Amino acid sequence: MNAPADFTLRHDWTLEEIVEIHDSPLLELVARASAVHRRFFDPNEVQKAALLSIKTGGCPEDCSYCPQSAHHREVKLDRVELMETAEVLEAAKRAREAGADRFCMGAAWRQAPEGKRFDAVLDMVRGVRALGMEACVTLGMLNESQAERLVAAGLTAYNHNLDTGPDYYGEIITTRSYQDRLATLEAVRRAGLEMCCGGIIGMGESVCDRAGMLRTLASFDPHPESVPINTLVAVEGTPLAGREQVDSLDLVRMIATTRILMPKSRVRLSAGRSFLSREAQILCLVAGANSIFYGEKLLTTGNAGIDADDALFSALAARDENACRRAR
Ligand code: SAM
Ligand code: DTB
Ligand code: SF4
Repeated sequence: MNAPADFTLRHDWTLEEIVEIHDSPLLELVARASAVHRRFFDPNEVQKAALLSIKTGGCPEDCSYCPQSAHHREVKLDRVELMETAEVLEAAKRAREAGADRFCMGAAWRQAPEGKRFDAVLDMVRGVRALGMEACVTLGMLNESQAERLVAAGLTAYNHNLDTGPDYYGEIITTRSYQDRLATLEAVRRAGLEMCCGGIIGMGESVCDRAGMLRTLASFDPHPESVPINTLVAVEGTPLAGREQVDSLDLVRMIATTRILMPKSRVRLSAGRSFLSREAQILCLVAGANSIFYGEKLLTTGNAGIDADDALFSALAARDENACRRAR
């Protein structure tokens, strides 16, 4: 194990190195990732990010995984235009009361609009920040002037995922290119916003494709401040419906590799968590994940649920009962 070298931040990982890490013996991989995690973070601290779809469905992009694409007509989903700011802020307040520290707002747009709707998003961002929470939005493609206005409104981070590796991208989305994604990410960085950027596993990609995505993510300097790792939620009516659920240990490998490549980034155990056992989730946290989406819903699909998560967090907490009391 080459632990000391793991504490150096690198941006030049090769595909071969990444695949080698990813495919190394599982226990060694998890131990190595855990050591990196402990070097840079308090291992007991897990961020809770709440998620809200502020504009749902009817998106012109054809992302195969996404229930919100207007191309997938068989999906049962009610379109909802941009929510009222007051309604969004009520949801943020409830999330804060439930214990969330970050509030993420997602909109099914190909690109962030101009005019009234963009101004409304700026109001939402200001409102969330005034509640004392971190604010993140994902609005599709963004130009630099929009990124600057989001900074002025106090936005913490912009989420824009690469979704998969460059060689597999065209199999999943045809209405925009990898280059389009990178251009938005550049605008985000230039404006001084934190970058929240990750992807999805379980769409039929190979380990090399997963490594290709991680290589691109780790090539950013600095690394993205947060990296969401989603497993596909295969929604009825999308082209990826019926895909088998990812093996949870493949997710553990992906998270551990992400942690080793990007030691200081917040790695978010994102969509697909509701299909994981408590123990599999804990293994992901041991392997370096330190953020989750917290709440009953992701954007349009179900999440693990607050009651289950509260039980998970109390299982993780230190015990305070009488250690010597005998079980009856
Ligand atoms: N329209 C914007 C965009 O694509 O950037 C923002 C919203 S979009 C729903 C945000 C991200 O959610 C996608 O990039 C994708 O990584 C993730 N996502 C969407 N549908 C998913 C699914 N069925 N399973 C897992 N992740 C999904
Ligand atoms: C991210 O990486 N995952 C979130 C958030 N960023 C916007 C979205 C997950 C969506 C899962 C499918 C749905 O609920 O529609
Ligand atoms: Fe639209 Fe985003 Fe869904 Fe793609 S992932 S269809 S861009 S909402």
